[in-house]
Amino acid sequence: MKSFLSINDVEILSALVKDALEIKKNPHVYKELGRNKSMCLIFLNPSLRTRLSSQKAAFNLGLQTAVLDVGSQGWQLEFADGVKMDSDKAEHIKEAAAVIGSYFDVVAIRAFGKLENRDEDYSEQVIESFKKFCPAPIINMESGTGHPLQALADLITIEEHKIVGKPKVVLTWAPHPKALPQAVANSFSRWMQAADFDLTITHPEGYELADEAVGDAKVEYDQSKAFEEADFVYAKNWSSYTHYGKVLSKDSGWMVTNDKMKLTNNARFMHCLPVRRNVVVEDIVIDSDSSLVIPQATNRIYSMQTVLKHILEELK
Ligand code: SN0
Repeated sequence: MKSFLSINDVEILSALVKDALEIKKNPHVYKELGRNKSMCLIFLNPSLRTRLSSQKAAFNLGLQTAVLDVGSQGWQLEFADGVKMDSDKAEHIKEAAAVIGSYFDVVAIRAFGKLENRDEDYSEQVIESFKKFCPAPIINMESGTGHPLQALADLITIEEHKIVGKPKVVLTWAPHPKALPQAVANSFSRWMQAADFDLTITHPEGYELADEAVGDAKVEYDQSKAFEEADFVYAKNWSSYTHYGKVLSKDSGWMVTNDKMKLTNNARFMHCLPVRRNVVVEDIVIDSDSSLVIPQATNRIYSMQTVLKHILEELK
């Protein structure tokens, strides 16, 4: 693997998941792979799981890490080409990416969409700029359009907990006080379909995801109907794609409740975290034995470690 920007960088998905499950059993066997190598984690947005699971994954591979919080520690970066840099942005991405890439063997980046301009977010300006100007392999830690490390962790979690070969997986929109990116939902949808699971997406009108993300998934506007026979219920809020970045509804009728979980086939509850309790999901659901949110978060270590292993193997 040269870089890990989206599912397009995965050669054989089933082999990647198998590898992750093996690594999880013996997390220290590849300790030599990262020897004398280093990775820089660049954050333009906050993080808890991504930062710590990435550092833990690197540790398991003998790889050193450095973290740069661009917001609080770095210069504000300019991404646009040909602009006169006479306002608040002190450094251009051309120099920043080239310099960071000359210091480190791997560079991982988190840059959420700003939810102001759809074309800008969906053109993946930050990731594309790094691809262009940074000589080191790049890992996406959530970008304008996707969060593939989360989707891989979700897939590992479902593989570990599924009872039938082709489970029914439901991605449900849930209310939230703020406008959130579509990235997690986009990647989850693409990865579940690539894994050949039976995916239904349910959301209020106006929350349709981009066509490339929906693919061949079923879209069901009636949440209760979508939950019928579900083996996994994945809750996530996202802001509108069509009315870009807008919060069109805060309808608490879309919260995942215990009553709704009763409509399913004893489904396991999933969420990428952080989650707003009693807004997105009722306490009783997330605190129940059906909840997989902690195993999902644990698997973030193994999704990053597997991706790093594949990248480091090509660096040798
Ligand atoms: C991010 C998102 O993309 O939805 C990261 C998820 C892994 N989530 C948030 O920004 C939640 C913020 C909040 O205020 O609840």
